[in-house]
Amino acid sequence: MNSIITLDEFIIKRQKDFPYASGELTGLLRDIGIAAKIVNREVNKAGLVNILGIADQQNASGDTVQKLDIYANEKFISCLKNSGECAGISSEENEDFVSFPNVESKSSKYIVVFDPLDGSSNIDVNVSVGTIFGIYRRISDPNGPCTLEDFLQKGTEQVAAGYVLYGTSTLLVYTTGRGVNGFTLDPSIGEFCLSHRDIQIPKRGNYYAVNQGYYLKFDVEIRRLIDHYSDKNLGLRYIGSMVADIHRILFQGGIFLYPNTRKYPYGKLRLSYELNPLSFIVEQAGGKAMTCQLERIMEVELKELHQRNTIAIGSPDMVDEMKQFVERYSAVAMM
Ligand code: AHM
Repeated sequence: MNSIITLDEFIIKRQKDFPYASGELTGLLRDIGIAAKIVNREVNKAGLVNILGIADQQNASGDTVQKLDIYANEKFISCLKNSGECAGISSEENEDFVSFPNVESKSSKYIVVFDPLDGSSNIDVNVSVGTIFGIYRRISDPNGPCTLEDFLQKGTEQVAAGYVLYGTSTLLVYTTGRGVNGFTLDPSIGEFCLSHRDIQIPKRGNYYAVNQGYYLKFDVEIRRLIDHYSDKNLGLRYIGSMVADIHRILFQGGIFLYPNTRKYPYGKLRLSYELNPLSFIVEQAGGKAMTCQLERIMEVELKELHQRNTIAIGSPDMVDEMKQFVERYSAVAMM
């Protein structure tokens, strides 16, 4: 029989690789695992109780908020607050960051950014949704509350990032900058167990993911790229849950695009909560992530908490190909 390695065991084992680690990051990752299990329980029984559907409010980015978004947001905040291993959080569902006032939290080295339930328009129809998180070392004085500058660090400063996919099975995938590993929740024992060791993204894939309904609203270089995929007989797979799309691409290869449109001139997705953590994971798996204006995602300057940016992310050769199309056709458009 293969021996099972749980998420907790794996995290503790990895801590030994960092000789001066204090255990704080280890504890933080474990707390995120606990919050994910609690949210997973509610996602799974969502159809049974009156928790599905749209709540009567909008989030900080102006999107309609689903009830389960609020639940997931509250659970993640309370798990992180009670852990004492996190000085504060910034969530896609909150207008501003939250600084935790209790003594242990205040002196913690880390802050966490997260999207508690990405792809929430899919909740009501039983399609996979996910949680995305990024962890940073705070740069403010550890003797006081955390500050805005802690949350406006570039993606390159992340010390860990991950996502949880609430799908046919529930998976937690994370990186601390030393490769990417995936854990599947075994409901019979209530533990995330190591199921995907050292994930490597294929150099190319046979699918692309983009909301092709916006085709006519994309810039010419992106339209030419999509035409090229069609010429090459690539398949289109778009779930509308970024975590689920990225998860497929990590294993099967491919590219995910969310370019600028007339409605979203800077792209729709949020740099802090979605793009930076997923880019860290994809780069650690050997992939690439850049804006459709060709800046590496993790080097984009974050000027405000809810900043949106465009993205092309996935297999390295396919992101390079996107770059070539942008260089070639945006130059033609300027002539
Ligand atoms: P959300 O945070 O409101 O759920 O929005 C994020 C989601 C992503 O998961 C997904 O890739 C994208 O929005 C889909 O947007 P669109 O419907 O414009 O294609």
